[in-house]
Amino acid sequence: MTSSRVTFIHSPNRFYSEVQNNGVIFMPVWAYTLASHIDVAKLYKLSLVDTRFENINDVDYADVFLFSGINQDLPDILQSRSTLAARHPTTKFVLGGPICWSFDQVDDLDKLDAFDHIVIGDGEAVIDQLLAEILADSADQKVIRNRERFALSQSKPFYRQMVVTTIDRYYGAVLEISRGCPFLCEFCDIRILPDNNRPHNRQVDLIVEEIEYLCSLGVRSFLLACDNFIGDPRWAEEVVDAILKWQETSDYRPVFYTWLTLNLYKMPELMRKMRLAGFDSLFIGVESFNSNSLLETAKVQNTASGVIGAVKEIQSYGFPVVAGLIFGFDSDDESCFDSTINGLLEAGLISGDPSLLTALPGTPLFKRMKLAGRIRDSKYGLGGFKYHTNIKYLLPRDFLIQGYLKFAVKLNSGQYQYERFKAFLDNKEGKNYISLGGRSYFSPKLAIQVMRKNPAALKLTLYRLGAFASSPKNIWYLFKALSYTMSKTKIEGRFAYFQFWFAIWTTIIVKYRGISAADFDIESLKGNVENKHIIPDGYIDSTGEAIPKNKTLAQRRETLKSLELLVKQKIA
Ligand code: B12
Ligand code: SF4
Repeated sequence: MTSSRVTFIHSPNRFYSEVQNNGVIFMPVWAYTLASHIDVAKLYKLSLVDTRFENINDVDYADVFLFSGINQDLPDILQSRSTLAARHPTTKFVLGGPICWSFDQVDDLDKLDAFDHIVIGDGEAVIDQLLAEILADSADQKVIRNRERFALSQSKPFYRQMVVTTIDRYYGAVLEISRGCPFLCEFCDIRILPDNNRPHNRQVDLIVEEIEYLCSLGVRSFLLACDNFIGDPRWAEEVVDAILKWQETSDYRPVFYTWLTLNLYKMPELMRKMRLAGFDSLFIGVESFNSNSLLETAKVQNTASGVIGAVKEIQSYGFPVVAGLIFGFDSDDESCFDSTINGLLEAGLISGDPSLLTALPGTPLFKRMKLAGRIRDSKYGLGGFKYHTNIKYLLPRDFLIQGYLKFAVKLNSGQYQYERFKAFLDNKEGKNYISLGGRSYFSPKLAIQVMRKNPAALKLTLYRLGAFASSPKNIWYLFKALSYTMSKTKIEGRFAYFQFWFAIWTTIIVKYRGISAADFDIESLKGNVENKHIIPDGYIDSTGEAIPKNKTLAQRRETLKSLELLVKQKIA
């Protein structure tokens, strides 16, 4: 009996992988995950092709090619599909992942029409049967909508065979630990996935087993993928406790990076344990230093705390916070770029890179913009590309572009970088600080290993260093920062921060090098701003999400409170 060949094709957008993503190449979690839910006993031969390493023209025949992606990957996905289809005309093509969900939200599935089957939603419970039907030639549904969130408490380990043969080409590992978030930010599409406005947690024991297994393959850096690690703080504590317990009997000392909210500042014991367990840096959606903008987007957890104080408290334990920042909220005023420059400095944030507000399909923001007639067509406007957005802003286009460009110059300047680093280090001298020794999520050793296997990463690093060194001032501030680091003898592990800071700074230099007004595909509202452009009729009733109406209404009320204030200022 011959086995059927099923090949996973990971074909992400190249620009993002090679430039925007710090040159770091992460593993395709979806493939390892879905592979473990395919009944291999049926004698499938599963393989993985990642077009960042392998040439699509060399891919062997498969009975089924499985694709995945996010919105910005569309051109690359279509290109890879058509190359394969030309060579293997009888093969079936299936596409899943966030791109399908997002495009479905805006009735754009026809853009994915080239695929034989499109899967919307979680794939674990669908994949095995779909493959069986395709191979039996009885799969007649083109679009498969799975509205049920997979019970993550039933998750399986990664498909080992695929991991073993491919893991060493990626930077560390990405391990999914939970899905969902109980908050209600207006711009966020996490909340609108079916049953996703609450945490779905993976089995704690399995998380630790996977960490142990991946460590045994040489992994030392983990992205613990989730939407909000402290969406369920009790479970978060269980995970951290289990890692600590495992470390009592294990010699491995990996580092972890994860996503969570500013609310962490209220959890001193959890922060202490997270440091002891090896949590190195954290992504937090800071979004804005303007409290009206935060209220507008219903990011209430950030307004309650006062962003700067909360960030400082979290960083005082040792975590560098990677801040998500957004420009272009309706409530942003002319001071938005300056207040971000000042806020980053005051909070001692050394990492964090802003984007312009984008209305992701299906979000309340998208609905408000649509009702207000402020959605625009932009090639890459469905998210992902920083300077290509799909909404018409209230602040003038030229102001936003010039403000952003000036912001980028300031962000890159040696003196500003140095001052932020100094503020960051100064905040580590208190009683909260817990060192990870020399461990850091950014590991030069690991980066060198990755570069040895990937010439593109080496090229990018050389380019990065060249771009940095082209300004003598940068070198001056680099040595100043090094000397400051050396003087901070009380901070154990201080050189790891220095390396992290330098890595982030050079990344920013590459990201913004040569950026000009021509790179922006953005638009602003023309003519007089009217009430209907900010609070359109029907917004309050445009709930329609699969979460309790009282929750969505609570978000609408927060947003409206802030927008009404804005209307008074702008229009009255
Ligand atoms: C980890 C992560 C990252 C990491 C690493 C990503 C990686 N591995 O390459 C980093 C930090 C680098 C990152 C960066 C970005 N990310 Co990100 N990231 C995530 C996160 C938190 C987890 C992704 C993950 O691995 N999930 C676990 C896997 C198993 O889930 P999955 O891929 O969705 O697959 C499931 C289903 O979709 C389905 N499925 C998927 N593929 C297929 C295929 C078939 C055939 C079938 C049947 C089913 C199926 O089945 C799977 C199991 O249920 C998600 C949010 C989330 N909770 O998912 C955001 C998310 C994927 N990121 C997102 C974005 C926008 C970005 C950035 C563009 C952000 C930015 N502005 O810079 C960049 C671009 C990265 C790039 N491509 O270069 C968006 C994508 C939105 C969209 N619709 O396009 C998401 C969904 C977050 C969000 N809601 O905004 N990200
Ligand atoms: S806290 Fe983060 S994940 Fe949760 S709804 Fe807000 S933006 Fe989305």
